[in-house]
Amino acid sequence: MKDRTIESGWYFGLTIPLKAVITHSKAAQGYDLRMWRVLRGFRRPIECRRGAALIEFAFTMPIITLMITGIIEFGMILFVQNLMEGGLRDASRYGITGQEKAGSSRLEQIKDIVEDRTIGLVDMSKADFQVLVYSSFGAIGQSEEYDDANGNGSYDTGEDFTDLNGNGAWDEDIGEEGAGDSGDIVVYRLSYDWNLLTPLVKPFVGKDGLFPLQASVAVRNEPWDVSGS
Ligand SMILES: [Ca+2]
Ligand SMILES: [Ca+2]
Repeated sequence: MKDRTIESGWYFGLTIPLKAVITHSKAAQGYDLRMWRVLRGFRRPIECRRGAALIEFAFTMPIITLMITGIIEFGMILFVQNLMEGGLRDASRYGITGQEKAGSSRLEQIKDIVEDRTIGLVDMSKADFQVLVYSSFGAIGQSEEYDDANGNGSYDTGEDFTDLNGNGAWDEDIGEEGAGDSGDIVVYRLSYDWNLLTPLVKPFVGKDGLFPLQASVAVRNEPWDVSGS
């Protein structure tokens, strides 16, 4: 019988030019058998690795997806936060000059600047935007003084208080709404619950799919001639 010659194929991603001569002698047959076992042994790990890679991919894909969406979400949060801070900065720069263009009030114009700078990502109808006037920087965020009769550390209805702004009620913040007069201390505050974009991140960040964002800036109004002379 004639000897047969075969060429090996693809192993380890490479074509190995290996030639095996199958002879019909017993010694040669034994050699061929060993050779094929070795070659088959090379192929098996490759096939096993392919299957293992699929399983690894199936396990890691949700984690990778979560990471990518998380990066996008936090990128957007930082972006909107920066827009809010930039919007307040520009609004306060306008506010401290005391100018008021015809057609709308000074506060409305200040709010329009914030809305413009946040490029529609902050819904001003849902945002909490405050412009408050204080007598000094130290008074920012202070409440009206009260007599804590029941000693619980907070104001309760019926307890005496000093009605600084004369509105007949105790105020937790003594700031008065308005853009202020010449030389006044004015605080601009913007709070907005950012609606997270993807449901994947919502269970881990914020509350009920919302992430609270806040920005504020305190300025002193420029001295301007209030008499207009
Ligand atoms: Ca009390
Ligand atoms: Ca009050």
